[in-house]
Amino acid sequence: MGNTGTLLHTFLEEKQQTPLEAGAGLTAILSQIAQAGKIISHTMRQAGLGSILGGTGNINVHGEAVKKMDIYANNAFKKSFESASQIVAMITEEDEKPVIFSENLSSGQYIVYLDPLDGSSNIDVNGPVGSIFSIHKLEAPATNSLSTGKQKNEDEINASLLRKGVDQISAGYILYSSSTMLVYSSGKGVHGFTLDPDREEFLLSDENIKIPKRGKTYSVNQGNYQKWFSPTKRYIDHLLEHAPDDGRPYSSRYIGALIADVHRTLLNGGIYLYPGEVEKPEGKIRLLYESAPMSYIVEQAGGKGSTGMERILNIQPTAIHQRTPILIGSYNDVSLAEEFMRNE
Ligand code: FBP
Repeated sequence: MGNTGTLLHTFLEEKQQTPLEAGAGLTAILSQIAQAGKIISHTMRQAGLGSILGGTGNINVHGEAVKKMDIYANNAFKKSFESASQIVAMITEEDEKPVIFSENLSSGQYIVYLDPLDGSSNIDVNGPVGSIFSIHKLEAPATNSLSTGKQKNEDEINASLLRKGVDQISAGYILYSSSTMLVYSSGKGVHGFTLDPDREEFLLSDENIKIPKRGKTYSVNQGNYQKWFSPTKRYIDHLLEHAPDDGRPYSSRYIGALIADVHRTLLNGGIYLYPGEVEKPEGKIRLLYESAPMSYIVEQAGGKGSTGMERILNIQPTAIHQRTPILIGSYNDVSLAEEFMRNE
């Protein structure tokens, strides 16, 4: 399809020929996401010089201290979407309630789920962070399901936004690290684009990314070991056993940003886990704008995304900010982890 160095927009247009991409609508939305990503990347690259680092002093719906960059990134996407007539609603980590673009209700059919800045704990220490996005298309114009007229109350609107991961038509992430990369899929493979800071353009750098069937690294916050259920402890103990014939022990790698740990896993293989804990069986990672889009990408590359008990993309959400345990990465690694999780 494209050659290395192909402009993102050109690649998307080439790809939109196939019906799956639903034409111009999705290409326009992915272009708006890329545009917001360029703005955030530009600011991140000089964050230490301005006053954009640090907290706002507020606590978000998740009980977490909000970073200035969280809000900056959230607003950058909102601004970019305002001019997108296709988008009718946006669910984002930083807003308790869905953001409805009522002016687009009659025409638009797309919903975007967003983690504007994942890995917040890395922002002030110049560590890798990223934006995660998931795109769904409503079956019919949104006037039926989302119009805030008297006939629809908030619960009904939320219910129509609680969509399974399998219904995503596209998902991806933008990694702000040594370079800025946009990685996405629309159901036909996973493709990576690197931002050329001179031209301010995303250029194709990794076409059709495939994750190795098995890896040599595991990625988990081991500091939570005592909080885990026994099957999780047994699985990690198994990876640490001295068994060179079986490629063990695995090496530990943990950047503390889901997006960066999964990106490494996507390229090198292995497994990232944020398991459930005895006190918090649902774990920490949010389903709609973290686990589901990352699982969509990893599955498209030949890997797996699981709670340990079930495929993440099959989960029917019940709340817009719900969390799920997540085991994600190489097919063989996640399959083995599931075996441990299912043997109480
Ligand atoms: P947010 O930063 O978007 O809240 O995401 C959650 C997250 O930061 C993941 O990116 C990361 O993998 C995990 O939490 C780190 O959690 P912990 O500090 O408990 O290991």
